[in-house]
Amino acid sequence: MVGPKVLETVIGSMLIALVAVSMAAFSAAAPSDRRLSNGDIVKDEARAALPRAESFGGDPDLEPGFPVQALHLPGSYHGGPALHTLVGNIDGDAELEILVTGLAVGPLYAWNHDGSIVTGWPITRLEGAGYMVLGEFEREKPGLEIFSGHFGSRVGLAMWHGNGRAFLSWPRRTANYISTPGTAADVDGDGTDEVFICEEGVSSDW
Ligand SMILES: [Ca+2]
Ligand SMILES: [Ca+2]
Ligand SMILES: [Ca+2]
Repeated sequence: MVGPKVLETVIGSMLIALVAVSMAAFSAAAPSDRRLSNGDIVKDEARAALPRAESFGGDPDLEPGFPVQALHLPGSYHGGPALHTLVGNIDGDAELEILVTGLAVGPLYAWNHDGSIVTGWPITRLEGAGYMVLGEFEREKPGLEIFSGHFGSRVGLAMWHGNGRAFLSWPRRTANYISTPGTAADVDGDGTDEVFICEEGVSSDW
């Protein structure tokens, strides 16, 4: 038969072990690790070892705190062209238009808010799914203009007015195919946007 003193010692040992396990679990998460909502801890030594922006080659164009490391988790990817949809004002009236690429060889569509097709669309001049970007590429014309990079076409870069007509000097050839939408921003402050794209394996700006 186990006496009261022995039982007290056993319970005390169990409590000490439980506290030790809890402290070990708590200390397993380093500041650079990420704790998921289910309690799992994702360790990322690479993230902790990444240099801060101020020491990242002394690049003055990097904002403080960058570059940052994205979370590393197993995921998935898609291959081939994908649907891409944009909403914006391409004619300067009071309503927004809806722009969508067709798969897998185009064309580019634009619909008005009431479901009617925008005059001058669809655009069939370039083949391949078109990833469109809206930007202020011609300030004299009301509304935003459209840049499109096309998947599966070596003549795959074009710029369009809201009425579907191509800009002069476009389209242009690509070194490789376009698999993602680009972006537009006025990085030199002249009031007209520049467009940035990523060809598969190549970076470009126009
Ligand atoms: Ca409009
Ligand atoms: Ca414009
Ligand atoms: Ca500009």
